[in-house]
Amino acid sequence: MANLILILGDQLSHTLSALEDAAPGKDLVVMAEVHDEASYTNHHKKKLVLIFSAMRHFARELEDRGFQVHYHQYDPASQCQSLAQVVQEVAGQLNPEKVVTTECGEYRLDAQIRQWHKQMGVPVEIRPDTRFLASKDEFARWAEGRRQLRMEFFYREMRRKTGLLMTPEGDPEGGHWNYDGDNRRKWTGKPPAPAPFRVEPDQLTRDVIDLVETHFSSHFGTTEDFHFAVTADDARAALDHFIDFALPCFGDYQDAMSDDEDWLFHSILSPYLNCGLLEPMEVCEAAARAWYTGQAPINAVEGFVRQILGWREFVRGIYWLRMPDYARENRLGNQRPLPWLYWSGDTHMRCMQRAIDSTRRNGYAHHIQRLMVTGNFALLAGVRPEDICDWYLAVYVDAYDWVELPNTLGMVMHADGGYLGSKPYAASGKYINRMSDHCSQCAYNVNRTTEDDACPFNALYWHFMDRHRKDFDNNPRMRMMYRNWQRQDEDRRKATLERGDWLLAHLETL
Ligand code: FAD
Ligand code: DLZ
Repeated sequence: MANLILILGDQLSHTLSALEDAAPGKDLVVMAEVHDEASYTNHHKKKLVLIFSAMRHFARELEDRGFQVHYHQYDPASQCQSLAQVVQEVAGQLNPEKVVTTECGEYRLDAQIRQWHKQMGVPVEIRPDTRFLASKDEFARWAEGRRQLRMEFFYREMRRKTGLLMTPEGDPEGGHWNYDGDNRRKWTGKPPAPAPFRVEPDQLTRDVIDLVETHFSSHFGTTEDFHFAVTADDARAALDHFIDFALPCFGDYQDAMSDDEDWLFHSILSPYLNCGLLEPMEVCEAAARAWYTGQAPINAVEGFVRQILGWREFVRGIYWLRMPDYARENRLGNQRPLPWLYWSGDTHMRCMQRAIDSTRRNGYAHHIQRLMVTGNFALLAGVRPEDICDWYLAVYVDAYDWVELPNTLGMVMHADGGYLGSKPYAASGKYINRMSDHCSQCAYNVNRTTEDDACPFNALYWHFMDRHRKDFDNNPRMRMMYRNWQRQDEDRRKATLERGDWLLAHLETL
C-alpha cells in the first residue's frame, strides 16, 4: 500500500526525512496552502508570497523527480481550511498504509499532528527533522542540570562536533573561539554595502502575488518589489552572492545600523534556511571555505558561523526543551499593550521609524534593529511579551515560532528570568548613536534625558533600571549601571523618572 507523505510549508528540502524512503511511482506527496496556517498571525504579505511560491516550485520539482503530488492551492471557498482537513480528505480517497511526515517546527501545529492518528484512524509516522545540526535529545542532554544556559558553551561543543573552523589538532582556527570584540564597528558609508541578491518573480510567483493581494490585502506589509529566491537553486545563488560580496565585511559591521541601508553586510539567508531551501551545514561550510581560501577574514567567518551553528541551534534547543510553558513566561510582569506605532511606523523616533519601515517594505530588519531598536524599546516600555512576540512572528519573512519566540521572549524581553541570556539587552540612546547615524536625523536629542525633546530611550532606560531593581540587583553584569544610576544626584534621578512616567503614558505620541 502507498504512503501519504505530508510536506509542510517550511519543509522544502529534498533531503527531508519524510522523503527518505519515498517511492516516486507509489507514494503520494501532499502539500497544502490553507487558511489556518496563513492566518494564525498577521503574516507579512511577502512571507505569504515566499512560502506559497516556494511551496509551488518545490511541488513542481518533486513532480519532475517522478513524484505524484496532491497540491491544494489556497481557496477561501474550499471545504478544507486546515492541514488536518486536507490530509483527512486525501487519506479518505487513497486509503494509505500510513501518513509520513517530518516533525513540525512549532509546538501549536506539532501538538495537533500528534493527535491525527486518533482523529483520522490512520497511523501517522513522525520522523525527526534531521536538517538541524543538534537533535532535540542532544540539546536536552547538554542542558541537563544547568540552571542557566549559555550559548557560548553550547557553540563550542557544536564546533567540536562538526569540526567547523577547527584545526586538525582540535583547536579553534585563528586561536580564539570568538572574535566578537572585533565586530562592533560603526559603518559610515565605506566600504559601500552590496546590493542585496535579487530574483525577478516568474509567472508562478506573480500568480501568488495576485493571490495574496486578493485574499490577504489587510495583512501587514507589501508585496511590492518582491525579490526573494523561491527555489533551492536561487537560494544557493543568494548564498554565493553573500559569500562573494558581503561576508568579508560581515564581522566588522555586524552590529552597525544605517539610516539609508536596509541590509548592510547581512546574509539575508534566514528566509531560505527556515523554509528548507538551504541547509545550515552547507551555509556554514561555504563561509568556512571563504576563510580557508583567504576570501574573508576570521572575525567575519567565525562571527557568521556562530550565528548559525550557535544561536540558531541554541534557540531551537531551548524552544523544544521549554515549550509549552515557555510561551507563557513573563517574569518581569509586563502588562502594557503593544503601541500601535509598531504597525503604523508612525513615530518621530528615527531609529524606530527606519526599522519599522524596513520591516514593512521588506519583511526584514537585521538583527541589531530587531534586538536593540524595536526589541529594546518594547523591553524598556514594559510591553506584554505575548503582544511583542506576536508582532515579531507576523512581520518577518523568516519568522517561525521555534526561532522567533526564544529570541523575543528570552533574548529581548528577558521574560524567562535569564534562562537564555545572562542580562537584558537594555540600552539607552547612547548605544544607538554609537552604532548608527539615525540620531543625527532624529527629531529627538540623544544627548538629553529629561527635556521635552530628549531621546525617549534615555529616560525609559533609567526608568526600566529603577523599576526592576529587585529583579537585577544580584546580577553582577548590571552592577556598574546601578552604580552609575545611584551616582546621579537625587533631583536628576527624580526628573528622569518623571520624564519616564510621562513617556510611558504617551507612547502612542512619540
Ligand atoms: P545574518 O545576520 O546574516 O546571520 C546569519 C544567520 O544566522 C541568519 O540567517 C540566521 O539563520 C542565523 N541567526 C543569526 N542570529 C540568530 C538568532 N539570534 N537566532 C537564530 N538564528 C540566528 N531569526 C529568524 O530566523 N527568525 C525569526 O523569527 C527571528 N526573530 C527574531 C526576533 C528578535 C526579537 C530578534 C532579536 C532576533 C530574531 N531572529 C530571528 C534572529 C536574527 O535577527 C535573524 O536570524 C537575522 O536578522 C536574519 O537575517 P540574516 O539572514 O541577514 O542574518
Ligand atoms: C507559515 C506558513 C504559512 C503562512 N502557510 C502555510 C501553509 O499554507 N501550509 C503549510 O504547510 N505551512 C504553512 N506555513 C508554515 C506552518 O504554518 C508552520 O509554521 C510550520 O510548518 C512550522 O514548522
